[in-house]
Amino acid sequence: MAKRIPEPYKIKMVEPLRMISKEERAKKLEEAGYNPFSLKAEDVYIDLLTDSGTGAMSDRQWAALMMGDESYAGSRSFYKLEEVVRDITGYKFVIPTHQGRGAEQVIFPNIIKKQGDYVISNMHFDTTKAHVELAGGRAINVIDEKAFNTELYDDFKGDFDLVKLEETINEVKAENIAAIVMTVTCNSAGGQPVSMANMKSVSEIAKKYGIRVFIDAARYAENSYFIKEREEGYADKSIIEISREMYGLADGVMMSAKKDGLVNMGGFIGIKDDEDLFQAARSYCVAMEGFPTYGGLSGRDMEALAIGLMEALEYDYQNHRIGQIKYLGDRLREGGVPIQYPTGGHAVFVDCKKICPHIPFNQFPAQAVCNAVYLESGVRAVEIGSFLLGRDPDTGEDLESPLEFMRLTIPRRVYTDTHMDVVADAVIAVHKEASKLKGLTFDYEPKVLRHFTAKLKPIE
Ligand code: P61
Repeated sequence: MAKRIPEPYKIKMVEPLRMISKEERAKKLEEAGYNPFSLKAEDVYIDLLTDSGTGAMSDRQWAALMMGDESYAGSRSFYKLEEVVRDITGYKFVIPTHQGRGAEQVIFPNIIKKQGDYVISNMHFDTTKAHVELAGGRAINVIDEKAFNTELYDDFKGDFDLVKLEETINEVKAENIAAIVMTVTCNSAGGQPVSMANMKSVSEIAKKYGIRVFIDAARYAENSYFIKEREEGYADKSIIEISREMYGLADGVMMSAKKDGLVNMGGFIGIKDDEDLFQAARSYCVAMEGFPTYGGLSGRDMEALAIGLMEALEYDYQNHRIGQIKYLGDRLREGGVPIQYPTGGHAVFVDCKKICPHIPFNQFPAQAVCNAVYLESGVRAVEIGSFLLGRDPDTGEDLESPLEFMRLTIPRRVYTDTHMDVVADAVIAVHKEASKLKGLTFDYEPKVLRHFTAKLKPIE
């Protein structure tokens, strides 16, 4: 039976939700071109589009906003943030950025030295891949195949395939590799964690070949919680101790603080000890993000982030957070809905290839399920599949994603387990009628990042 974990907080402020009628939802969805990204948020009842920047801050974070030092240079709030990031990572150099892709747009052009250099990851997130390519590089994923078998239980489905990693290094040659990026948790594979043992091996391989390692740390605290719960030898370590060990394996970090920083906007770069890279990134930051002691953030943002980073490392917080995702996943499994199993750290990923075998990949089965769930309940989910993946830039052909997911992404400290029940009931109802769902075709298709603004229509 799905189990509820009590919230380790009480509620001090509320934001009313609005539920429009089913007829209105049908009209809004049609107007949005059957693309939930184009819905107005006020027409959504429970918004599970993303966990990015959608969390609730604590009373301590709100209070800290009043302490922001808005000095252009040398802000006191920066030094507070720097101290916290140094404490968690052990890294010497810290640069704030406006969000995760801000860190990416500063780092990649400074480590990709020549056109066509490679970046290898377990699985690049889409903005990370975009910034690798914008800097002239090429992104390769070497995730372990176990990630693609959604029914198979494995503690660490985000792991690198170490054999494939070393084979790839030998094939493309170490001197043509700008970095290895460890994405924790692995968002695109279902918020699946990477084990410490796997990261240690990646780090050793990287050292052997003289390749730099970066951590894409958007959900690192969730990853560390999984290590504590599942990996031998870590049960008695705190989440921060595990995180420190992980950061010790890498040379730097790019962080979207909109996730495990528990803020609505923010990010940072951390560099262990490479002073040349730090100086280069700092100069670049001035042009792209802002002066290096604010990097696109207000002083008050940095105050709230310094506190949020520490709150995300609290055991009770993570135990409830991951427990809530598991609760939703277990309710869906009990209702017969196929999901990426076990559930990951920030979302439940519903396997829509299994739900809609009658809809081919280029008619976007997971998008059809997302639309049906919105119609049924006002819940907004997001497609992570072939619609998001787009076309091959060389041939113009639709690329086929190995997985067609509907992601039910859970904002931090925002929704209750009763909301999870509403979501589960809606998805179970849609699943029962899924054979009637229709595929989608384009009315309008933008050339890049099509999933944000495309207009679709059901194929009759
Ligand atoms: C998300 F529809 N993720 O999962 P930024 N690394 C990783 C991420 O998950 C990530 C970033 C870097 C989002 C937001 C999002 O097409 C989309 O702070 C592992 O968002 O710049 C972001 O961090 C980038 C949703 C991003 C999208 C792009 O929902």
